Amino acid sequence: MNNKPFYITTPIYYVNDRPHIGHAYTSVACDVLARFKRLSGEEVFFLTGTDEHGLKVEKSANAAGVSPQALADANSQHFRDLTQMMNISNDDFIRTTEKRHIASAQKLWQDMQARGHITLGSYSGWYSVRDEAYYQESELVGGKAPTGAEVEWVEEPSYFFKLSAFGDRLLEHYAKNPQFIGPETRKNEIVSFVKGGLKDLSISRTTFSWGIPVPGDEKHIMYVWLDALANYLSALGYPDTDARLYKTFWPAALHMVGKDIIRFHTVYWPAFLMAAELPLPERVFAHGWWTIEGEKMSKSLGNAIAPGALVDEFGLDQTRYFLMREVPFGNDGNFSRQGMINRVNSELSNNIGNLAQRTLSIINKNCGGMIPQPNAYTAEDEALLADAKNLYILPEGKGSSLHDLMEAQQFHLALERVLELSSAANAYIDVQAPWKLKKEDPDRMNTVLYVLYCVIRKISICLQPFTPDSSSKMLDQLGVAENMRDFAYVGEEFCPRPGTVLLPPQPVFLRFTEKAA
Ligand code: ME8
Repeated sequence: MNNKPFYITTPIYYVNDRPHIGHAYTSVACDVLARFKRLSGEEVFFLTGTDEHGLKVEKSANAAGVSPQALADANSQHFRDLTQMMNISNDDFIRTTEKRHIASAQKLWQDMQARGHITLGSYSGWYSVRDEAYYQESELVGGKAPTGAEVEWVEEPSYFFKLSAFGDRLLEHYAKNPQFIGPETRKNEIVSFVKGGLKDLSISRTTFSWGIPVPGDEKHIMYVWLDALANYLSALGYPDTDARLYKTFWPAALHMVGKDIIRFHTVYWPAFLMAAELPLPERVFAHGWWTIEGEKMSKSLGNAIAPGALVDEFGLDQTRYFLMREVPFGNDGNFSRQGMINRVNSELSNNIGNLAQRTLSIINKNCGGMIPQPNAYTAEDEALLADAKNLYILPEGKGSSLHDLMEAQQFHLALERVLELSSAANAYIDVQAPWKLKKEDPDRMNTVLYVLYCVIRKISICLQPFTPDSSSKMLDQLGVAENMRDFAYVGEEFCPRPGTVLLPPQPVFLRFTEKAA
């Protein structure tokens, strides 16, 4: 097993808003990977948190008639609650108003400044509060930001980061490290953006005060994106580069972000790190954007879906599964209630749930509730067992294994592989009809049920990162010891012995039915 430490991060979310399924999506994707890596025997550090400074938060607080700190405290808690609600296994939760972060962001600034990459000047140009981003006149579309956000004219003294000096080094980095930006289409966008020429970046503001003071010039506060990006270092103990976490986990293995903030993570962030002479993260992956029943999610439309509403109605693991399964990871997607019902019923309930329930109830009824003793395998048995064997790691050159798909953040395809195996097992059970064999050929019945047992154990182990609670219930029912559930034990040779007594079966993935109005 690979023991390389794996540091994975979500974006830190702005506290001007309540969590919705967009935020839950990124956090669940990171959680699935963090769990997958832990099960693979890797040391993992998984960070999430909240981004609490900046004009957007200050304005929201003013509008609500509370202090920015009070707004941040209340809304940061909602994001912390989201991690609990979605069963996110983060190791830390960082807030940018914490002392440890302020010290880290200021040190990053000083590191960049000491090396001559920051100069004082004055900024005049367009700024979008919603995006917390500067725009060139030439980027505006009909007087608005390219994202559709309102822009305002800003004129003030400002420190600048000499981003223009980093274009060639960034392009060289992208070329030498083809995995640095995923998916490929996003990489092409970023490469052409950088090739178009980079302008120096305004990195301080003087006309409002909700931010981290610039070291040595407290009239200025830091640009919220420089402040926010530093969070990835702060949580590891930076500026103490001898801190255990920093030494173990920096540079990050993966910053997972939405496509809206890829430029900040693949242009500004690596340039800041180059300027401070710190190592660069290995990869940034930008996933796509969810719409709701075909519409953009927005405050004004009031159509944002609260993750809690989905969890209450459909179940936690069902929601996690749906988010990872519905949309090819990296593409935009649409949430529809019908889509959710279809995934829950046809895949979790009818396919995987039904396979487990059918098999385990026959074992319970016909085999005294014990794992049956197999006899000689037929070609059909061998074929299904070979499919199961190949699920996690495939022989060289035979398509993509679950392991490879997870490494490439292709979660929807990883789940498709699991479903394919489950469908094959359902087809096998239909043909073998073990319920008929008790009288006709009990030895054969035992073999069929044993083969199915092995396949269900494999499926349950592989689903753990996606549906942790349900998988754990399945593994309990299968009599799999808690210390034998990671990928080191995925092989058939680690199946519990025939004769092991099983708990009475209970359905795990129930069918969703609409409540009568
Ligand atoms: O950008 N579909 O915070 P933010 C998919 N504070 N993902 C979505 C989404 C949607 N409709 N809406 C939001 C910020 N997201 C900064 C980040 S990091 C140093 C600072 C997810 O609260 C997606 O991951 O606006 C997106 O990138 C993130 O939430 C934006 O969260």
